[in-house]
Amino acid sequence: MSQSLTIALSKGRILDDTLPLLKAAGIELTEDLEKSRKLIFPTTDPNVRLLIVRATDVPTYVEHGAADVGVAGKDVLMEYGSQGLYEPLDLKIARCKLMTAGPVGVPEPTGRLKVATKFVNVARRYYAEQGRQVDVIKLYGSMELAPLVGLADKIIDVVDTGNTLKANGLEAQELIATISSRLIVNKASMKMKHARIKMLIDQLAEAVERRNA
Ligand code: PRT
Ligand code: MG
Repeated sequence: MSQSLTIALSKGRILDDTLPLLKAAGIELTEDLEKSRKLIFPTTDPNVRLLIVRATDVPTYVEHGAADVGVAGKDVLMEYGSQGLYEPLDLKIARCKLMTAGPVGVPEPTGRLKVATKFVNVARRYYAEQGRQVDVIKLYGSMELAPLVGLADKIIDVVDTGNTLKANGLEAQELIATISSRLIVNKASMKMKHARIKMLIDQLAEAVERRNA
């Protein structure tokens, strides 16, 4: 019996790095997804389809069972809260660091800190652990702007090369977590489609190992 599988992914760096891994697991796209406006794609495996969703929406689709599995950055999972999901495999792709950053050469204010970020849960947890009083300001993008115009003292964002920070007169400061993308699995699917999902996990794990050997 062949069990159907729906995989949720975001376009961009996660898709680019996941496609070769899926290929190693016998799953390939049949059309150029970057050139399409469709959001559901068939694959060379008649029982497997891909859903294209926003990176931050991947855990939602998987937790609610609209997708059986997905690929999401650890940053997104830390913010979303992953207790409703299984996270069986580190795909070791789309690596970056979740960091605090602030203006170069400006000492930290001694009083209450204003921190702008899209990772509000991560920010609250991080500063609570340090016993630091902060006002967390939720933004949806272009975090680097906030300290430049007095909206915040610092930001929390993912950093890869650091070029975006540098271009805006900011520097990375404290490391909150090293980040890579994870395979996530719906809890009911893991039970109901165990054989198919176990096969996928094993094939992806092998591909990850080969890629990083
Ligand atoms: O773009 P969108 O708003 O739809 O959502 P998203 O930004 O969450 O998605 P996407 O596809 O950009 O990122 C998906 C995942 O890739 C993130 O959740 C991270 O786990 C991971 N990742 C790896 C990154 C980066 N590297 C990265 N550099 N995500 C974002 N960036 C940003 C960074 O914040 C900066 O603004 O890219 C910019 C360039 O980074 P620098 O440091 O190289 O200049
Ligand atoms: Mg982005």
